[in-house]
Amino acid sequence: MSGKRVVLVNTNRLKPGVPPVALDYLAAACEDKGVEVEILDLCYSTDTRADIAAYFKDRKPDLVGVSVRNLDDVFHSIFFLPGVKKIVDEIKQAVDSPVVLGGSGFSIAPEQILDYFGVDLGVAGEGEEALPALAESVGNSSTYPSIPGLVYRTESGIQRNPLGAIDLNAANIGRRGYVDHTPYLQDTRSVSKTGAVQAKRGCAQSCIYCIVPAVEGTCVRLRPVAQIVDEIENLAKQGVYSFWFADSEFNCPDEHAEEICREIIARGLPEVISWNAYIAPKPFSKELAGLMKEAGCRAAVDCIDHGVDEMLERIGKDFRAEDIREAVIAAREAGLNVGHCLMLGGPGDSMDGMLKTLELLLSLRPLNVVWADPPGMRVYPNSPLADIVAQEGFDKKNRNLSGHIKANENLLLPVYYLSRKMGILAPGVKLWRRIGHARFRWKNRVAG
Ligand code: B12
Repeated sequence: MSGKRVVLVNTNRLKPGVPPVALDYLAAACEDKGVEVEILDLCYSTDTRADIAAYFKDRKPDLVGVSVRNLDDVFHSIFFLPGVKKIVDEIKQAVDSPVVLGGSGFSIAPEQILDYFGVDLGVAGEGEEALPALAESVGNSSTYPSIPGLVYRTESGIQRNPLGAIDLNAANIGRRGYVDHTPYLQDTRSVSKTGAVQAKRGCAQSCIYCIVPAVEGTCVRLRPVAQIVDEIENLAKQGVYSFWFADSEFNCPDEHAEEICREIIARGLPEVISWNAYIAPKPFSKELAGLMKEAGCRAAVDCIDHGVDEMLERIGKDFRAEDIREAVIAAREAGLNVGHCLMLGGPGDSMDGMLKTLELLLSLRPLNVVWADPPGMRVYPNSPLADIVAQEGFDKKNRNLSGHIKANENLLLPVYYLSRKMGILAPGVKLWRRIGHARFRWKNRVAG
């Protein structure tokens, strides 16, 4: 043991709740370095101030790691950072240990969020190497330049180190068991009973709207198949029989996905488990669709985005309408339940483009169509779409934009791009967001 102690805090209170898989991986990595870890999960807390004060009454860890998973809900323009800031302030009042922020939400805009929270330390990207290293050296800033992904203040401003990229072949992060899944399993909503298992990290694509390369890096790193399936078994031993593959695209690369399915089948797991995954239309063979079905895939969300080649190219996709066609047919023939997720309204899109996309989908007779997001793209800071918006002009005169445009140049509050050529859709989408937002606020007020 190094003698150092870290408390990891889950601040994600959005319902239905999702178990914080990141904290399980981080806890395993800390333990491997001899750093003692405890988890304070506030997802179901009914009084965070009281719970935090009670928790830290007899504890003074060397470091408190605060996870910021979501910036906003993407759909209804609901911004979560004020709620997380309240929790961070409650932690600061309860204990004087240094606080470090991390998580996918944090990694989208590390410098801006550090300032927003008035905190001195953060980790952009994965935290398995950074967190135990920081626990060892917190207060000794001479080591900071060598800690992967560390974001910290210096006299010359905020510094951000290059993202970490642990060797996933060597690291055994999937032991699980640090996060208590009991409250999630007791939740009546099926999303909450669903755990998560990450099969790979990184994305080499450059879709204009996406922030995954900023969170996971641009180099794809695969986890060993046996380790992934061991992890699925570890979860099942804790009563978690259903899970999401927490990969942006489970089938990229497809050989890895096929091997995982074969190993799940070989261990007889489909009798006890079921899972969901996001997939891309390419590479997606009939063989993979069949293997996924046999391996217990309950639902796959196919991120087809658009049905017109020109738009697919413009938003940075490496597949085309023909690939979508083949993927839908492969899934249908395998009897695999696939929802098709669209990303309409990006730069250059039009009502005609949307109708062609719907026409394509209808002609293919998919088993299921999910249109999770309304047309329009959330403009994330540091994304290629943010650069397009900067060129077009970030002001009320830009009729492709909606959301928080005034005094929000850093794009932390939700801003949406919806091509003005989508015509009468724009007011409808705005109204839909407003109603969703009001419903969310009402439900949360009622729930306290
Ligand atoms: C799988 C997934 C889901 C699944 C989750 C299933 C489950 N049981 O977990 C489902 C479909 C349910 C889902 C729902 C939602 N999701 Co989602 N999801 C993902 C996805 C693809 C993977 C998330 C994941 O678990 N990764 C694996 C873990 C290990 O990675 P991680 O959390 O990033 O943690 C690492 C680092 O961030 C860091 N880290 C994390 N915490 C901390 C803390 C400290 C102190 C430190 C130092 C480091 C650190 O180290 C970790 C380990 O390396 C991501 C996209 C992506 N690739 O990140 C989107 C993503 C996280 N989701 C997102 C969103 C918005 C949502 C929803 C709000 C959508 C909605 N409106 O319903 C909901 C929220 C649900 C909830 N209650 O929070 C956004 C969040 C960004 C944002 N806009 O704010 C993302 C990034 C997608 C995107 N491109 O916009 N999601």
